[in-house]
Amino acid sequence: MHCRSCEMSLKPFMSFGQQPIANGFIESSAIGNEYFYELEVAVCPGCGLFQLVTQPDAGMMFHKNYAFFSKSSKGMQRHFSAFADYVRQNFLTSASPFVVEIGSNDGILLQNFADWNIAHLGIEPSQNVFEEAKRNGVETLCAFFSEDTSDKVCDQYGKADAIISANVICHIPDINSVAKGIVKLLKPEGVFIFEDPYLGDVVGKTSYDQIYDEHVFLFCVGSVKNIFEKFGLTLLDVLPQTTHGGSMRYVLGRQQYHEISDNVQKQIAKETALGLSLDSTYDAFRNNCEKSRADLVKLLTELKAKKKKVVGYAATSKSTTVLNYCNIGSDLIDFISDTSPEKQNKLSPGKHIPVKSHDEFVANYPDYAVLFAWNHEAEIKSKEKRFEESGGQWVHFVPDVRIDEPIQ
Ligand code: DWN
Ligand code: SAH
Repeated sequence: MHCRSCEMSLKPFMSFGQQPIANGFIESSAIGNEYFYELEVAVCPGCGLFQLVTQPDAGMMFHKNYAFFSKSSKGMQRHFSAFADYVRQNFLTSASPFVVEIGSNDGILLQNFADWNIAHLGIEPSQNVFEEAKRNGVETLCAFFSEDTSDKVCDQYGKADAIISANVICHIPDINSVAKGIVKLLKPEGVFIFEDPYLGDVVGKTSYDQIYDEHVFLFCVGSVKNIFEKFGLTLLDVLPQTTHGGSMRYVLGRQQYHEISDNVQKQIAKETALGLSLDSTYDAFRNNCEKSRADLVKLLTELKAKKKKVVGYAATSKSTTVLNYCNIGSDLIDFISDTSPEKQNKLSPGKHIPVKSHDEFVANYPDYAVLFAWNHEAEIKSKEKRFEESGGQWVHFVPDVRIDEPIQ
């Protein structure tokens, strides 16, 4: 096994065991035919890139029935309109700018540029979400981004002032092909701006649930700098984000056209202080994951012994890692409530917990709800006040396993 960026040989530091496709919600008739792979992780000793040892083929994860629609969170809609403003105000200075987004899903981010009549193109391989974007008037190409796709886009549409992406670059295993494609598609003074879950947050909060098939990488400032410098792209700025439990926005471009912000060196110093390139950090992370697993299973087992009704809240991709790593099934969690019709009335990947509509949660509030979408905690708590008023309590597992105090 070799690093996907610098080809140095890799040694996994931990395994989350056999895991199914994180967004592979199934009908009961498909039990027995699910695909499993071993979810092992490694950090490259050469360039510091945190990566999965094995990732299932892209076509098994991203297809015409992709279960995640970005518009499922109102908070993310607000975040993406702020992201679009940031790009427009700081980087779209030419007379008729062109913006390309990699992994535009249902058009949640590009919609803003469409509304401003700014030329744009999304590149999105999952056909169902691609079609939703088209229905919303967002110009989109149904394709996986790679150096080849970049060549085609350059020929058909020309070069971009800004290439943007959110929660996607960490999904694409051939990161060198991504970098080559970006270099070809950017105008000389163009910028590449992307954000992804941040390794420093995952390690700091033991949020191991960010590790699943789709997330082949967890980036940090050091690894992003190493990946893109090889292709002549300089890391110009880094901006921490609160989304998805802690993310980082990276701004890259050709050095002769831009200044480098002090933020880059400051964040690298923080990463050194956090020990992000030390083996001992990942030994501690593994121990923390094992403790989190033991604590969660103990808590849910105790609640069950007390005959409490426990459900899951939001059938997130992340929850697949938690449920399969902790071996939690419908013996401990009755069902998972989720707002996506694509997941409802199906079974959760691997552990086969029924996924039900949000109406079923509201119709008969449980005693406890495990907050699988902990990254949307503020949004969820503001709309679920009646659950708490009914005496219901939230179960958290990030950064530690705990139950919210009941409201008085
Ligand atoms: O990186 C990725 C991020 C951007 O989105 C993808 N690989 C897949 C996906 O990850 P996720 O599934 O962990 O995303 P979320 O946004 O944490 O969870 C989305 C799910 O949560 C949807 O199925 C809808 C559900 N949900 C809900 O039932 N009630 C979400 C909210 C906000 C709610 O109030
Ligand atoms: N940007 C959205 C979607 C993130 S989910 C958001 O932040 O909410 C990840 C998305 O990446 C999916 O829509 C998936 O289809 C897409 N994707 C996966 N591999 C890709 C690739 N090689 N090129 C472009 N998009 C890809």
